[in-house]
Amino acid sequence: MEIIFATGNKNKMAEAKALVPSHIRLLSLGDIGFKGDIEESAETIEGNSILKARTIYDLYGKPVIAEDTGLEVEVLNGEPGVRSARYGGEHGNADKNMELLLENLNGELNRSARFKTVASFIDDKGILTCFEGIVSGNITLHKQGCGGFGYDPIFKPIGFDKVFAEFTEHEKNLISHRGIAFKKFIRFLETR
Ligand code: ITT
Repeated sequence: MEIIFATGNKNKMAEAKALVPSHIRLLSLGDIGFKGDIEESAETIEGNSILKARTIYDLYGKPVIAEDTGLEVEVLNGEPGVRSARYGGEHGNADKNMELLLENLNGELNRSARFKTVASFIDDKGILTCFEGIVSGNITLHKQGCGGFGYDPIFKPIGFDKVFAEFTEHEKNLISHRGIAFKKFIRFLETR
């Protein structure tokens, strides 16, 4: 079974490929020859997730999965949230995003945060189903580790003494927001 994963983020693709069983082939936007930018103009994580899936489904008419992820920090009223990719001003500049977040949490003792992923699947008939994954943790004082991507160097999940950037991809997939959302998606495919 072939499913397009409508993401321009290679790290998301690598994690997702490790999560799906071998009979599901995830096609990248490159594999299907899509070269444009997908609009992310919705005001919620769920809205953007659906927008990404819908954009590609409308163009190709084939099964599509897309996801939007945000880091929600409690004392910042859920920021950066839906703006996680461009928090520091430049889309996808992880260093700038983390710098601004650490600056905004300077001196703050409550460092509670959660990653939230909403994955949206549109099947061959155009029917949409969404899957949510959340992992709670704390924002560290400094960057640590060198694995993962995005905010992984400053996010320590509850119950662990290391940040996501110090997890292997397999360890992260076992507990992460994306891992949870994709496991729900895989279960859905297997039971329908
Ligand atoms: P798409 O093409 O799928 O939209 P993106 O990189 O633009 O890829 P998002 O719009 O979902 O992704 O933005 C989420 C931002 O949050 C992204 O820029 C990453 O820096 C960060 N992020 C997403 N997943 C993450 C994860 O598992 N760990 C750490 N940071 C993550």
